[in-house]
Amino acid sequence: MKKTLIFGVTGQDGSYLSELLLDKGHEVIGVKRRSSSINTKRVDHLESNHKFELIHGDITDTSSVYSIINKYKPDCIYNLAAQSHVGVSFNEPEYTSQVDAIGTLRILEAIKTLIPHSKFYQASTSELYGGLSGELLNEKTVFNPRSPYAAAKLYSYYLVKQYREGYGLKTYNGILFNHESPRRGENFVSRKITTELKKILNQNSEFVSLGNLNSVRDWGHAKDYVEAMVIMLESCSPDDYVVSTGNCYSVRDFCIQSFLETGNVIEFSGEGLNEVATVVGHTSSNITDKKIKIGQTVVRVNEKYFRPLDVPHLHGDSNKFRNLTGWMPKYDFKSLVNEMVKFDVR
Ligand code: NAP
Ligand code: G4F
Repeated sequence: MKKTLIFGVTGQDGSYLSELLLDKGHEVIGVKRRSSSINTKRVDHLESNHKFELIHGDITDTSSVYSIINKYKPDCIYNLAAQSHVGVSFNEPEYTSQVDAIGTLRILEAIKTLIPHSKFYQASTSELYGGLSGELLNEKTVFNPRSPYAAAKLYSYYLVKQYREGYGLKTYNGILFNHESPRRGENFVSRKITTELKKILNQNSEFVSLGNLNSVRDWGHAKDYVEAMVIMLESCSPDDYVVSTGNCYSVRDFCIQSFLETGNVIEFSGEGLNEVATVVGHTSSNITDKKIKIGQTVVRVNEKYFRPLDVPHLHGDSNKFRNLTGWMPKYDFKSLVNEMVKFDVR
């Protein structure tokens, strides 16, 4: 039985990854941070599993990281812990670096000293690329980080490479493109749209306020992506691998598809800060019968959600990983949005 340690177990990916590894017979030790109120709702259903253990720890604390790794000596470590919100990183750059950059260093140093034969997965990100040209992005593309978050993740990316090449550690960078799910944090744009949609349908709110509607993302489902992480460590040699769907949609597209899933057809008009989306018709829905009145404005732009720099267009090329492993996502854009809307609206 393999012993796996997950930093960031209470997050979206940590919860799906724990489920998958427990199903595969692993013993899972999940590290949660101390918080003033309970923050384990994504993994509470796993607590009765005797192979699952939740322990306290924090990757901003060297002694905490070191003692956990020393005590459990796991076969595999997944570092999913991060201040993962790009927008927030502009307001909390130093904290973001402490977690997303130096946090990784703390883990790698402990692995080098204590368990050099274990495997290490680092949650790298498509944010490394900057996405200015709209080109297909793969392991050979030049990086251009455009936020404190991306800069911190780039530091981690290169450390992972250096500890692999310099010390022979079995370290992996999974360069994952955006992935969402009903467990996505409510302040990421996908989940913000689906949770606000519920309020609009229930007439508790009139519209959702968003920032940059033009951003294009290669959106996948978190379940498919944690499967890719596990396949990577099980069947690939230590290296850097892009994981993406290869299909791109804008924030605007995400809005249109979400409302459509509820039988409300919307259209965008206007430009810049004056752009809005309005309900223009109705169609059938297998999720809800609730209809929004024709002519209601349901999306508005609010500049408070703009970032000092944004990443306009992320389009991944995951052929290296797919050709090695045969991995294919099971969800497409429509089934991802359908599942999220169904979960939030019902
Ligand atoms: P998430 O839902 O925000 O989860 C982040 C996890 O990290 C949470 O469990 C959080 O704990 C924990 N954490 C934060 N600071 C910590 C610290 N100092 N010590 C220990 N744990 C800490 O993020 P996610 O979407 O699951 O993403 C997982 C990882 O993949 C992140 O590193 C993210 O940057 C990266 N990534 C995500 C995507 C994506 O589209 N989802 C794409 C590429 C890369 P709390 O629950 O206490 O906050
Ligand atoms: O949903 P987002 O906040 O995700 P973003 O910035 O792409 O970052 C996510 O994916 C990365 C992988 O590429 C991860 F590394 C990272 O940890 C995180 O999971 O924003 C997506 C786009 C951005 O361009 C943003 O400006 O949507 C735009 N947007 C427009 N209105 C908004 C909003 N983003 C948020 N969060 N909230 C809005 O109201």
